Amino acid sequence: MSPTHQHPLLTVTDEVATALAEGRPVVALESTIISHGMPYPANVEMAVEVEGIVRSLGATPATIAVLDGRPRIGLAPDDLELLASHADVMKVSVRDLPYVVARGVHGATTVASTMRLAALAGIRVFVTGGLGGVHRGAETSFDVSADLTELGTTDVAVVCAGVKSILDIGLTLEMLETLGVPVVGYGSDEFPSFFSRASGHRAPMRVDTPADVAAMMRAKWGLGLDGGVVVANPIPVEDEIPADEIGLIIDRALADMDALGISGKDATPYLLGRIVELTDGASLIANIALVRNNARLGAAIAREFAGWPV
Ligand code: PSU
Ligand code: MN
Repeated sequence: MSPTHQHPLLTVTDEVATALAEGRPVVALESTIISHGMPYPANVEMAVEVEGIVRSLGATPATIAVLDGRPRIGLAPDDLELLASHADVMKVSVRDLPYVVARGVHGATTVASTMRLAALAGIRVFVTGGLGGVHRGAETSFDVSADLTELGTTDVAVVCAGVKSILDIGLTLEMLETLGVPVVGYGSDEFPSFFSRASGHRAPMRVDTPADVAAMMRAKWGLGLDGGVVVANPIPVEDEIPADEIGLIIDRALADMDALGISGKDATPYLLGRIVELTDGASLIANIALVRNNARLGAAIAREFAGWPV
């Protein structure tokens, strides 16, 4: 796809547009993790560092957000700083995109909306930290992240470290199966739980090389099977927080959330912030380590996949 064929509502940087036009590897990155997933200034340092990792491994990073109502594919350092430090950046899932675009305001995109915008721009590989999913208690709250339904329809492979046990991991995996989304453990038989390599749940499939992930992507989309692929990449052993240790913290954060009556789109940002407080920042260090690890894998997958017609 040449830059002149870019979607009229998107603003794509020259760097990203040229890479896409030349069939070179591009990796999408989300912005809710910056604005609502980590405290300042660790968030902007992480965002800059991750772009650097992707570049150093021969791929072009494309951090995605909505600025002044314009969906942006690829951001400048000043944009990352704004997203990291301004209090008035909305958390934007797919349902919020029309509002922020029409109103001309800033929005940080979640996994779901980043996938959608990446796909519109022709990007097929996306790196993040953790997916949203089925929240614990969803049988009464109906709180199921739009990340899952987006994975059911949009052709982007998402590299993540699994899902946190703030969610119901078993129900999240069931729903991904229903939606037809392949979930692969990368180099692991077990599905990881973000801070920990273990979750108590088997990964539905296992893949051991970036080339094999790229082959699955070609097979899926070549067969007309629309939708995403989840590449669940366990946090490195040296960075993990044992599941029993983080489990107690997560239970406490969930109880605090219920006591405060927080729900809906505020649930995930509250829990992430509370876990950082309750671990004295240890969870933040682990979070950054797993994003780095995902960036390395995502760049390698993008290199293997590059050149496939989008
Ligand atoms: N999980 C994390 N860190 C995050 C998120 C989830 O460990 O930053 C963010 C992602 O942007 C994800 C979103 O797409 O939260 C899910 O929010 P919700 O549950 O409201 O759909
Ligand atoms: Mn939700």
